[in-house]
Amino acid sequence: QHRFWSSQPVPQYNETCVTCDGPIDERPRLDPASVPEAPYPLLAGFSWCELDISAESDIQELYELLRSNYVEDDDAQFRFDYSPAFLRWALSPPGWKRVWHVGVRVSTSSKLVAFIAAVPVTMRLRDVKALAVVEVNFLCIHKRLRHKRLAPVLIREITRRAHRQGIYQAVYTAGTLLPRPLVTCRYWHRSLDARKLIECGFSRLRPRMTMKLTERLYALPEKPLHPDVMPLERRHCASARALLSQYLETHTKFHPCFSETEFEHWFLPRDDVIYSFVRVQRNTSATGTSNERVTDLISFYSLPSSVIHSSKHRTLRAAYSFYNVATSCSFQDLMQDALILAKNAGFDVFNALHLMENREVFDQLKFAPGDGELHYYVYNWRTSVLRCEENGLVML
Ligand code: YNC
Ligand code: MG
Repeated sequence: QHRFWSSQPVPQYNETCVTCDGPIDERPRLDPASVPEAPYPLLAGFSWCELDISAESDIQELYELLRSNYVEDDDAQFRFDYSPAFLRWALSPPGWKRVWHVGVRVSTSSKLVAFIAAVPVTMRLRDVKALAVVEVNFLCIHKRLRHKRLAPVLIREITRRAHRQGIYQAVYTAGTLLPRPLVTCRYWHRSLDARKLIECGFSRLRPRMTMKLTERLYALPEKPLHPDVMPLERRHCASARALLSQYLETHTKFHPCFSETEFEHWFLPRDDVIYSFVRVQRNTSATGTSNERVTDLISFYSLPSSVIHSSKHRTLRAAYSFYNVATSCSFQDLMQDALILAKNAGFDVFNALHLMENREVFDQLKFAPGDGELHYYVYNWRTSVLRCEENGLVML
Protein backbone atom coordinates (compact mmCIF):
# COMPACT_ATOMS: atom_id res chain seq x y z
CA GLN A 1 0.00 0.00 0.00
CA HIS A 2 1.60 3.22 -1.14
CA ARG A 3 -0.66 6.13 -0.41
CA PHE A 4 1.77 8.54 -2.05
CA TRP A 5 3.62 6.50 -4.66
CA SER A 6 0.44 5.03 -6.15
CA SER A 7 -0.50 8.59 -7.15
CA GLN A 8 2.80 9.26 -8.93
CA PRO A 9 3.87 8.72 -12.57
CA VAL A 10 5.98 5.62 -11.85
CA PRO A 11 5.42 2.04 -13.04
CA GLN A 12 3.38 0.00 -10.55
CA TYR A 13 4.55 -3.42 -9.29
CA ASN A 14 2.13 -5.37 -11.48
CA GLU A 15 3.21 -3.71 -14.74
CA THR A 16 5.56 -6.11 -16.39
CA CYS A 17 5.10 -6.19 -20.13
CA VAL A 18 6.38 -2.99 -21.64
CA THR A 19 6.34 -2.61 -25.40
CA CYS A 20 7.46 0.96 -25.86
CA ASP A 21 9.61 3.21 -23.68
CA GLY A 22 8.62 6.75 -22.79
CA PRO A 23 7.15 9.24 -20.33
CA ILE A 24 4.15 8.24 -18.22
CA ASP A 25 2.68 11.71 -17.66
CA GLU A 26 3.13 14.29 -20.43
CA ARG A 27 0.87 16.94 -18.91
CA PRO A 28 3.49 19.10 -17.12
CA ARG A 29 5.56 19.31 -20.30
CA LEU A 30 2.64 20.00 -22.61
CA ASP A 31 0.97 22.44 -20.23
CA PRO A 32 3.66 24.20 -18.16
CA ALA A 33 0.96 26.54 -16.82
CA SER A 34 -0.37 23.54 -14.87
CA VAL A 35 2.82 23.56 -12.75
CA PRO A 36 2.19 25.66 -9.62
CA GLU A 37 4.27 28.81 -9.24
CA ALA A 38 4.21 28.76 -5.45
CA PRO A 39 5.82 26.18 -3.16
CA TYR A 40 3.65 23.45 -1.67
CA PRO A 41 2.14 24.33 1.70
CA LEU A 42 4.12 22.96 4.65
CA LEU A 43 3.06 21.87 8.14
CA ALA A 44 2.27 24.90 10.30
CA GLY A 45 5.40 26.19 12.03
CA PHE A 46 7.83 25.19 9.26
CA SER A 47 9.17 27.09 6.26
CA TRP A 48 10.97 26.32 3.01
CA CYS A 49 14.51 27.56 2.46
CA GLU A 50 17.26 27.19 -0.13
CA LEU A 51 20.68 26.30 1.19
CA ASP A 52 23.66 28.29 -0.04
CA ILE A 53 26.29 25.59 -0.49
CA SER A 54 29.03 28.17 -1.06
CA ALA A 55 28.44 29.40 2.50
CA GLU A 56 30.38 27.49 5.15
CA SER A 57 27.53 27.88 7.64
CA ASP A 58 24.88 26.33 5.35
CA ILE A 59 27.12 23.38 4.41
CA GLN A 60 27.84 22.86 8.10
CA GLU A 61 24.12 22.80 8.96
CA LEU A 62 23.42 20.30 6.19
CA TYR A 63 26.38 18.20 7.32
CA GLU A 64 25.03 18.06 10.85
CA LEU A 65 21.45 17.24 9.79
CA LEU A 66 22.72 14.31 7.72
CA ARG A 67 25.32 13.15 10.24
CA SER A 68 22.61 12.66 12.86
CA ASN A 69 19.61 11.71 10.73
CA TYR A 70 20.61 10.24 7.36
CA VAL A 71 20.77 6.62 6.17
CA GLU A 72 21.53 3.84 8.69
CA ASP A 73 21.94 0.13 8.12
CA ASP A 74 19.09 -2.18 9.18
CA ASP A 75 20.60 -2.84 12.61
CA ALA A 76 21.30 0.86 13.28
CA GLN A 77 25.02 0.16 13.82
CA PHE A 78 26.34 2.59 11.19
CA ARG A 79 25.15 5.89 9.72
CA PHE A 80 26.52 7.64 6.62
CA ASP A 81 28.78 10.55 7.48
CA TYR A 82 29.19 12.49 4.22
CA SER A 83 31.86 15.19 4.79
CA PRO A 84 31.18 18.90 4.16
CA ALA A 85 33.68 18.86 1.24
CA PHE A 86 31.92 15.82 -0.23
CA LEU A 87 28.51 17.48 0.03
CA ARG A 88 29.80 20.58 -1.73
CA TRP A 89 31.20 18.41 -4.54
CA ALA A 90 28.04 16.29 -4.81
CA LEU A 91 25.74 19.31 -4.98
CA SER A 92 27.65 21.54 -7.40
CA PRO A 93 28.24 19.80 -10.76
CA PRO A 94 28.05 21.99 -13.89
CA GLY A 95 24.51 23.33 -14.24
CA TRP A 96 23.66 23.01 -10.52
CA LYS A 97 20.92 25.31 -9.24
CA ARG A 98 20.41 26.75 -5.81
CA VAL A 99 16.62 26.32 -6.18
CA TRP A 100 17.27 22.57 -6.14
CA HIS A 101 18.91 22.58 -2.68
CA VAL A 102 15.70 22.59 -0.71
CA GLY A 103 15.56 22.75 3.07
CA VAL A 104 12.83 22.94 5.68
CA ARG A 105 13.40 25.05 8.81
CA VAL A 106 11.50 25.47 12.03
CA SER A 107 10.02 28.95 11.54
CA THR A 108 10.75 30.21 15.07
CA SER A 109 14.28 28.85 15.64
CA SER A 110 15.38 28.56 11.99
CA LYS A 111 16.75 25.08 12.77
CA LEU A 112 17.23 22.96 9.63
CA VAL A 113 15.07 19.82 9.99
CA ALA A 114 14.69 18.40 6.48
CA PHE A 115 16.38 18.47 3.10
CA ILE A 116 16.16 17.18 -0.47
CA ALA A 117 18.43 17.93 -3.43
CA ALA A 118 18.48 17.59 -7.19
CA VAL A 119 21.38 18.00 -9.60
CA PRO A 120 21.23 17.92 -13.41
CA VAL A 121 22.46 14.94 -15.40
CA THR A 122 22.10 13.73 -18.98
CA MET A 123 21.20 10.05 -19.13
CA ARG A 124 21.06 7.43 -21.80
CA LEU A 125 18.29 4.92 -21.17
CA ARG A 126 18.19 2.13 -23.76
CA ASP A 127 17.56 3.77 -27.16
CA VAL A 128 17.00 7.24 -25.74
CA LYS A 129 20.42 8.80 -26.08
CA ALA A 130 20.28 12.08 -24.17
CA LEU A 131 17.53 12.51 -21.64
CA ALA A 132 17.91 15.64 -19.50
CA VAL A 133 16.94 14.55 -15.98
CA VAL A 134 17.72 15.35 -12.36
CA GLU A 135 19.37 13.03 -9.87
CA VAL A 136 17.52 13.32 -6.57
CA ASN A 137 19.52 12.56 -3.43
CA PHE A 138 20.01 13.43 0.24
CA LEU A 139 16.31 13.24 1.17
CA CYS A 140 16.43 13.50 4.94
CA ILE A 141 13.93 14.27 7.68
CA HIS A 142 14.98 14.85 11.28
CA LYS A 143 14.25 11.80 13.45
CA ARG A 144 11.73 13.73 15.55
CA LEU A 145 9.66 14.59 12.45
CA ARG A 146 9.33 11.12 11.00
CA HIS A 147 6.08 9.47 9.89
CA LYS A 148 4.20 12.74 9.45
CA ARG A 149 3.94 12.43 5.65
CA LEU A 150 6.52 15.16 5.19
CA ALA A 151 8.56 13.12 2.68
CA PRO A 152 5.83 13.29 0.01
CA VAL A 153 5.72 17.08 0.46
CA LEU A 154 9.49 17.34 -0.10
CA ILE A 155 9.27 15.06 -3.13
CA ARG A 156 6.35 17.04 -4.62
CA GLU A 157 8.23 20.28 -4.04
CA ILE A 158 11.46 19.10 -5.73
CA THR A 159 9.31 17.75 -8.59
CA ARG A 160 7.64 21.15 -8.97
CA ARG A 161 11.05 22.83 -8.99
CA ALA A 162 12.32 20.40 -11.67
CA HIS A 163 9.20 21.04 -13.77
CA ARG A 164 9.72 24.79 -13.44
CA GLN A 165 13.12 24.30 -15.10
CA GLY A 166 11.72 22.13 -17.89
CA ILE A 167 12.86 18.78 -16.45
CA TYR A 168 10.24 15.99 -16.36
CA GLN A 169 12.24 12.87 -15.43
CA ALA A 170 14.41 11.98 -12.45
CA VAL A 171 16.69 9.16 -11.34
CA TYR A 172 17.11 8.19 -7.69
CA THR A 173 18.24 5.25 -5.60
CA ALA A 174 17.03 4.00 -2.23
CA GLY A 175 17.39 1.00 0.04
CA THR A 176 13.59 1.13 0.41
CA LEU A 177 11.41 -0.84 -1.98
CA LEU A 178 9.02 1.46 -3.85
CA PRO A 179 7.05 1.15 -7.09
CA ARG A 180 9.02 0.11 -9.14
CA PRO A 181 12.75 -0.53 -9.41
CA LEU A 182 14.37 -0.33 -12.83
CA VAL A 183 17.08 -2.59 -11.43
CA THR A 184 18.20 -3.74 -7.97
CA CYS A 185 21.89 -4.13 -7.14
CA ARG A 186 23.54 -5.67 -4.09
CA TYR A 187 26.50 -4.13 -2.28
CA TRP A 188 29.62 -6.27 -1.94
CA HIS A 189 32.39 -5.49 0.55
CA ARG A 190 36.13 -6.14 0.46
CA SER A 191 37.89 -5.91 3.83
CA LEU A 192 41.02 -3.77 3.82
CA ASP A 193 41.47 -3.50 7.59
CA ALA A 194 39.89 -6.77 8.68
CA ARG A 195 40.69 -6.32 12.37
CA LYS A 196 38.99 -2.95 12.59
CA LEU A 197 35.93 -4.16 10.65
CA ILE A 198 35.52 -7.02 13.13
CA GLU A 199 36.13 -4.81 16.16
CA CYS A 200 33.43 -2.37 15.15
CA GLY A 201 30.90 -5.05 14.25
CA PHE A 202 30.94 -4.55 10.48
CA SER A 203 32.10 -8.10 9.90
CA ARG A 204 32.49 -11.22 12.01
CA LEU A 205 35.35 -13.62 12.52
CA ARG A 206 34.49 -16.68 10.46
CA PRO A 207 34.23 -20.05 12.22
CA ARG A 208 37.65 -21.68 12.74
CA MET A 209 39.41 -18.47 11.71
CA THR A 210 41.72 -16.50 14.00
CA MET A 211 42.27 -12.77 13.74
CA LYS A 212 45.80 -13.43 12.44
CA LEU A 213 44.59 -15.76 9.69
CA THR A 214 41.85 -13.32 8.73
CA GLU A 215 44.32 -10.46 8.43
CA ARG A 216 46.56 -12.65 6.31
CA LEU A 217 43.62 -13.66 4.09
CA TYR A 218 42.93 -10.02 3.23
CA ALA A 219 46.55 -8.84 3.00
CA LEU A 220 47.40 -6.93 -0.20
CA PRO A 221 50.67 -6.05 -1.92
CA GLU A 222 52.15 -2.76 -0.75
CA LYS A 223 52.26 -1.23 -4.21
CA PRO A 224 49.95 -1.41 -7.24
CA LEU A 225 50.59 -4.22 -9.73
CA HIS A 226 50.99 -1.50 -12.37
CA PRO A 227 53.70 0.90 -11.14
CA ASP A 228 52.62 3.49 -13.74
CA VAL A 229 49.12 4.17 -12.37
CA MET A 230 48.99 7.87 -11.55
CA PRO A 231 46.46 10.31 -10.19
CA LEU A 232 44.17 11.72 -12.89
CA GLU A 233 45.14 15.25 -13.94
CA ARG A 234 43.33 17.84 -16.02
CA ARG A 235 45.45 17.02 -19.09
CA HIS A 236 44.15 13.41 -19.01
CA CYS A 237 40.49 14.30 -18.85
CA ALA A 238 39.56 14.46 -22.55
CA SER A 239 41.07 11.04 -23.19
CA ALA A 240 39.77 9.51 -19.95
CA ARG A 241 36.29 10.77 -20.74
CA ALA A 242 36.44 9.24 -24.23
CA LEU A 243 37.48 5.91 -22.69
CA LEU A 244 34.66 5.94 -20.17
CA SER A 245 31.98 7.11 -22.63
CA GLN A 246 32.94 4.41 -25.10
CA TYR A 247 32.79 1.80 -22.34
CA LEU A 248 29.39 2.89 -21.00
CA GLU A 249 27.93 3.17 -24.48
CA THR A 250 28.88 -0.36 -25.47
CA HIS A 251 28.52 -2.24 -22.17
CA THR A 252 25.48 -0.70 -20.47
CA LYS A 253 21.97 0.50 -21.24
CA PHE A 254 21.49 3.05 -18.47
CA HIS A 255 24.32 5.50 -17.86
CA PRO A 256 25.19 9.17 -17.46
CA CYS A 257 26.65 11.01 -20.46
CA PHE A 258 29.42 13.23 -19.08
CA SER A 259 30.34 16.46 -20.87
CA GLU A 260 33.99 17.51 -20.58
CA THR A 261 33.27 19.90 -17.76
CA GLU A 262 31.12 17.32 -15.98
CA PHE A 263 33.86 14.72 -16.31
CA GLU A 264 36.38 17.11 -14.79
CA HIS A 265 34.02 17.92 -11.94
CA TRP A 266 33.18 14.30 -11.11
CA PHE A 267 36.67 12.79 -11.60
CA LEU A 268 39.46 15.25 -10.79
CA PRO A 269 40.85 14.06 -7.44
CA ARG A 270 39.83 15.83 -4.23
CA ASP A 271 41.31 14.69 -0.92
CA ASP A 272 38.91 12.61 1.16
CA VAL A 273 36.24 12.98 -1.53
CA ILE A 274 37.06 11.49 -4.94
CA TYR A 275 40.11 9.45 -5.94
CA SER A 276 40.85 8.83 -9.64
CA PHE A 277 43.82 7.19 -11.31
CA VAL A 278 44.79 6.45 -14.90
CA ARG A 279 47.31 4.56 -16.94
CA VAL A 280 48.42 6.25 -20.13
CA GLN A 281 50.10 5.19 -23.32
CA ARG A 282 52.50 7.67 -24.89
CA ASN A 283 52.53 7.79 -28.67
CA THR A 284 55.11 9.68 -30.66
CA SER A 285 54.13 10.35 -34.25
CA ALA A 286 56.43 10.42 -37.29
CA THR A 287 56.61 14.21 -37.01
CA GLY A 288 57.85 13.93 -33.45
CA THR A 289 54.76 15.23 -31.64
CA SER A 290 53.76 13.06 -28.73
CA ASN A 291 50.37 12.55 -27.18
CA GLU A 292 49.02 10.58 -24.27
CA ARG A 293 46.09 8.20 -24.48
CA VAL A 294 44.38 7.02 -21.31
CA THR A 295 44.03 3.25 -21.45
CA ASP A 296 42.64 2.54 -17.97
CA LEU A 297 40.62 4.41 -15.38
CA ILE A 298 40.20 3.70 -11.65
CA SER A 299 37.94 5.77 -9.40
CA PHE A 300 36.35 5.53 -5.98
CA TYR A 301 34.77 8.00 -3.60
CA SER A 302 35.10 8.41 0.14
CA LEU A 303 31.98 7.93 2.25
CA PRO A 304 32.71 7.24 5.91
CA SER A 305 30.08 5.95 8.33
CA SER A 306 29.73 6.82 12.00
CA VAL A 307 30.02 3.74 14.17
CA ILE A 308 27.02 4.23 16.45
CA HIS A 309 27.79 1.88 19.37
CA SER A 310 31.52 1.22 19.58
CA SER A 311 33.76 2.48 22.34
CA LYS A 312 36.86 1.72 20.29
CA HIS A 313 36.06 3.18 16.84
CA ARG A 314 34.12 6.30 15.88
CA THR A 315 34.22 6.10 12.10
CA LEU A 316 34.54 3.48 9.44
CA ARG A 317 36.39 4.74 6.40
CA ALA A 318 34.73 3.28 3.31
CA ALA A 319 35.80 3.67 -0.33
CA TYR A 320 32.98 3.20 -2.85
CA SER A 321 33.78 1.99 -6.34
CA PHE A 322 32.84 4.68 -8.89
CA TYR A 323 33.74 4.08 -12.57
CA ASN A 324 36.51 1.67 -13.58
CA VAL A 325 37.56 0.75 -17.12
CA ALA A 326 40.41 -1.56 -18.14
CA THR A 327 41.74 -1.93 -21.68
CA SER A 328 45.48 -2.54 -21.26
CA CYS A 329 45.13 -5.11 -18.48
CA SER A 330 42.45 -7.41 -17.11
CA PHE A 331 39.56 -5.86 -15.21
CA GLN A 332 40.53 -8.01 -12.23
CA ASP A 333 44.10 -6.65 -12.14
CA LEU A 334 42.73 -3.12 -12.42
CA MET A 335 40.34 -3.66 -9.52
CA GLN A 336 43.10 -5.22 -7.45
CA ASP A 337 45.03 -1.97 -7.95
CA ALA A 338 41.91 -0.06 -6.88
CA LEU A 339 41.95 -2.09 -3.61
CA ILE A 340 45.66 -1.40 -3.04
CA LEU A 341 45.27 2.32 -3.75
CA ALA A 342 42.28 2.51 -1.39
CA LYS A 343 44.12 0.62 1.33
CA ASN A 344 47.14 2.92 0.97
CA ALA A 345 44.83 5.95 1.19
CA GLY A 346 43.71 4.71 4.63
CA PHE A 347 40.33 3.12 3.85
CA ASP A 348 39.06 0.23 5.99
CA VAL A 349 36.72 -1.32 3.43
CA PHE A 350 36.11 -1.14 -0.33
CA ASN A 351 32.46 -1.33 -1.38
CA ALA A 352 31.14 -2.03 -4.86
CA LEU A 353 27.72 -2.68 -6.33
CA HIS A 354 26.84 -5.64 -8.49
CA LEU A 355 26.63 -3.63 -11.71
CA MET A 356 28.63 -3.20 -14.92
CA GLU A 357 31.32 -5.92 -14.88
CA ASN A 358 31.96 -5.81 -11.14
CA ARG A 359 30.40 -9.19 -10.30
CA GLU A 360 33.03 -11.01 -12.36
CA VAL A 361 35.87 -10.07 -10.03
CA PHE A 362 34.18 -10.24 -6.61
CA ASP A 363 35.03 -13.86 -5.81
CA GLN A 364 38.69 -13.77 -6.87
CA LEU A 365 39.28 -10.45 -5.11
CA LYS A 366 37.63 -11.70 -1.86
CA PHE A 367 34.58 -9.47 -1.77
CA ALA A 368 31.67 -10.75 0.33
CA PRO A 369 28.00 -9.99 -0.37
CA GLY A 370 26.43 -7.47 1.99
CA ASP A 371 22.87 -7.47 3.26
CA GLY A 372 22.04 -4.13 1.67
CA GLU A 373 20.36 -3.84 -1.70
CA LEU A 374 20.11 -0.64 -3.66
CA HIS A 375 17.04 -0.07 -5.81
CA TYR A 376 17.31 2.22 -8.85
CA TYR A 377 14.28 4.24 -9.93
CA VAL A 378 13.32 6.51 -12.83
CA TYR A 379 10.51 9.00 -12.23
CA ASN A 380 7.98 9.45 -15.05
CA TRP A 381 9.45 6.89 -17.41
CA ARG A 382 8.12 3.52 -18.49
CA THR A 383 10.52 0.81 -19.57
CA SER A 384 11.17 -2.84 -18.75
CA VAL A 385 13.61 -3.86 -16.02
CA LEU A 386 17.37 -4.09 -16.59
CA ARG A 387 19.89 -6.77 -15.68
CA CYS A 388 22.45 -5.58 -13.09
CA GLU A 389 25.24 -5.79 -15.68
CA GLU A 390 23.35 -3.35 -17.93
CA ASN A 391 23.32 -0.72 -15.20
CA GLY A 392 26.00 1.91 -15.78
CA LEU A 393 24.99 4.50 -13.18
CA VAL A 394 26.81 4.96 -9.86
CA MET A 395 25.21 7.52 -7.57
CA LEU A 396 26.69 9.05 -4.43
C1 YNC B 1 12.61 7.14 -0.04
N1 YNC B 1 13.84 6.85 0.37
O1 YNC B 1 7.16 5.01 0.89
P1 YNC B 1 3.95 5.69 0.43
S1 YNC B 1 17.28 7.92 -0.63
C2 YNC B 1 11.19 7.85 -1.74
N2 YNC B 1 12.42 7.56 -1.30
O2 YNC B 1 5.08 6.83 0.75
P2 YNC B 1 6.83 10.11 5.69
C3 YNC B 1 10.25 7.31 0.27
N3 YNC B 1 10.09 7.72 -0.98
O3 YNC B 1 4.72 4.39 0.46
P3 YNC B 1 9.36 9.48 6.90
C4 YNC B 1 11.50 7.01 0.80
N4 YNC B 1 11.34 6.62 2.09
O4 YNC B 1 2.92 5.82 1.48
C5 YNC B 1 10.04 6.68 2.34
N5 YNC B 1 9.38 7.08 1.26
O5 YNC B 1 3.47 5.99 -0.95
C6 YNC B 1 7.94 7.26 1.12
N6 YNC B 1 15.33 8.51 6.65
O6 YNC B 1 6.48 9.67 4.18
C7 YNC B 1 7.17 6.13 1.74
N7 YNC B 1 16.87 9.00 3.17
O7 YNC B 1 7.25 11.54 5.71
C8 YNC B 1 5.82 6.75 1.95
O8 YNC B 1 8.09 9.15 5.97
C9 YNC B 1 6.17 8.17 2.35
O9 YNC B 1 9.06 10.51 7.91
C10 YNC B 1 6.18 8.33 3.86
O10 YNC B 1 10.43 10.12 5.85
C11 YNC B 1 11.12 9.31 4.92
O11 YNC B 1 17.67 10.43 -0.95
C12 YNC B 1 12.62 9.62 4.96
O12 YNC B 1 16.81 7.04 4.23
C13 YNC B 1 13.34 8.68 4.03
O13 YNC B 1 15.11 10.77 6.62
C14 YNC B 1 12.81 11.07 4.49
O14 YNC B 1 12.77 8.20 6.88
C15 YNC B 1 13.10 9.48 6.43
O15 YNC B 1 9.94 8.19 7.35
C16 YNC B 1 14.61 9.66 6.57
O16 YNC B 1 5.75 9.76 6.61
C17 YNC B 1 16.78 8.46 6.79
O17 YNC B 1 7.49 8.42 1.87
C18 YNC B 1 17.46 8.95 5.52
C19 YNC B 1 17.00 8.23 4.28
C20 YNC B 1 16.51 8.54 1.87
C21 YNC B 1 17.72 8.29 1.03
C22 YNC B 1 17.20 9.45 -1.42
C23 YNC B 1 16.49 9.46 -2.76
C24 YNC B 1 15.14 10.09 -2.56
C25 YNC B 1 14.27 10.03 -3.80
C26 YNC B 1 12.92 10.66 -3.57
C27 YNC B 1 11.99 10.52 -4.75
C28 YNC B 1 12.35 11.47 -5.85
C29 YNC B 1 11.35 11.37 -6.98
C30 YNC B 1 11.71 12.26 -8.16
C31 YNC B 1 11.43 13.75 -7.90
C32 YNC B 1 11.76 14.66 -9.07
C33 YNC B 1 10.84 14.35 -10.23
C34 YNC B 1 11.01 15.18 -11.40
C35 YNC B 1 11.02 15.71 -12.44
MG1 MG C 1 7.41 12.78 8.01
